Amino acid sequence: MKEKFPQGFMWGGATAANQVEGAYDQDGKGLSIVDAIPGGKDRLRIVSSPEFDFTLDTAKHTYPNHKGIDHYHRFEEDIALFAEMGFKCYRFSIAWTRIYPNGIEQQPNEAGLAHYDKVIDACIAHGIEPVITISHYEMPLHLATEFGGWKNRELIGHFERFARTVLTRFGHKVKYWMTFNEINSAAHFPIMSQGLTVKTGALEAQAKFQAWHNQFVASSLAVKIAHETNAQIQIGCMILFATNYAYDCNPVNQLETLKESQAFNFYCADVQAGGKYPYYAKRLWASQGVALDIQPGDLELIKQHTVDYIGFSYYMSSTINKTNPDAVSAQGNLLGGARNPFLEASDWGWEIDPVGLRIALNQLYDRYEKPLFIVENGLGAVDKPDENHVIADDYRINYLRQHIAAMAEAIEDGVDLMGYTPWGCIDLVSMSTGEMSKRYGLIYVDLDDKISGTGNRYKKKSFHWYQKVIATNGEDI
Ligand code: BGP
Repeated sequence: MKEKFPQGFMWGGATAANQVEGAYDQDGKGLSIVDAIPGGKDRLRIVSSPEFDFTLDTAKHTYPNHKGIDHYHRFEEDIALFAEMGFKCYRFSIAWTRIYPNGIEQQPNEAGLAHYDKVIDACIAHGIEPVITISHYEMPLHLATEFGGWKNRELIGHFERFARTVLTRFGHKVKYWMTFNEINSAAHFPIMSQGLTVKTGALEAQAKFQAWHNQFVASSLAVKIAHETNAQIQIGCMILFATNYAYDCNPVNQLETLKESQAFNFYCADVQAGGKYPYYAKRLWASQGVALDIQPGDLELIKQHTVDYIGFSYYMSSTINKTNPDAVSAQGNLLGGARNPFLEASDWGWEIDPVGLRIALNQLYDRYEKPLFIVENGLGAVDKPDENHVIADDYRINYLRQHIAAMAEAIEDGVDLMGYTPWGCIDLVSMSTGEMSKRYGLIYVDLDDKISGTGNRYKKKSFHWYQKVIATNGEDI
């Protein structure tokens, strides 16, 4: 019988430095933007308010990312647990501020580099392939406050130096890389993604698109350096993909859906994978009054150094409605839209849609014909351990099972899928809430929203289930 998943399929899990490491001021690390973003249910609203300016005020706010789950000190134990689950790969990110504390130094911080050497070596010792995101929502705070974030072209050089440092240091032992996490997410959270600040009026479309342009150039430079360092390296883009549906068959809604998919799902990947601005870009810029500063050489770099694969996160779909005033809005769904009556939602309103993942895989492969890598997917939920620390997270197993089944269908459709790294394979600080109670892990971490608790790790029911999935290469889900 034909196997559902190819031999060598990269089963694993994903985290990001700012959400797991903690140790935010240790061993020479500088402050990153997320170190100055308070935790709490209103986190994304707070960072979008005109008052927000990255002032670190520990008397007034809590900053759960400062402690994270102490992965900085406990990575060996955590990676051993990943190995026990059978992980073939582990996606994590490098904190830019451990390497260049303010982003502008000419010499890297050796203690930071030494740390990631140890993390990488721990993975390799367990037969786990490291998959590294170079930048995941945590640019140096200094680059945001003093340079205005990615809208400033000077960031290209600072990022290039950072990328060159980590690629040349680790590129002989790490084959899989990604440049910017969810680069397109700036459409919804530009502060987290691009370090733009409201106070400087930088949330306008002009700033976002200019920031993206600068990031595209920077990403191309990283691809160039990666390939020059080691021809074996595969380096991808990473986009936040939400399959879009029209609310109904009204052509107006269909057209809106097409436009939304272009503007959100495809704009960045079209440039990073396709090597040029797509045909619809001019109209998109004009409609928002954007005039890009494109310097000589930029478009050549973008053309010459396209990514090797498409990494993407997939959590939900989004339903587009322009014509039905009575449609219920999908409040809480990260990307908004109309409530889809055919879908259930997580406790945070994220609409659960495994069929949408199969559609996403087909749309992306059809468009780019490059290997795809699902580098984030999962269910954020409140877990309640019993007195023996048993967590029966069948809801999470169901979510993952359905999405893995959709992946198998997409592979059958002909899609080239490299791997799957569910998000937050170990509980971590949530990006949108800055809290612990929204958990994704297969491993429970005993910490509350204030990061108090033992920090002990406990295997959830999903841990044992995923172990079996990997052991059978996805046959037994
Ligand atoms: C993605 C981010 C991650 C992560 C995840 C879950 O957008 O790349 O950093 O946190 O979403 O989001 P949340 O933690 O808000 O549930």
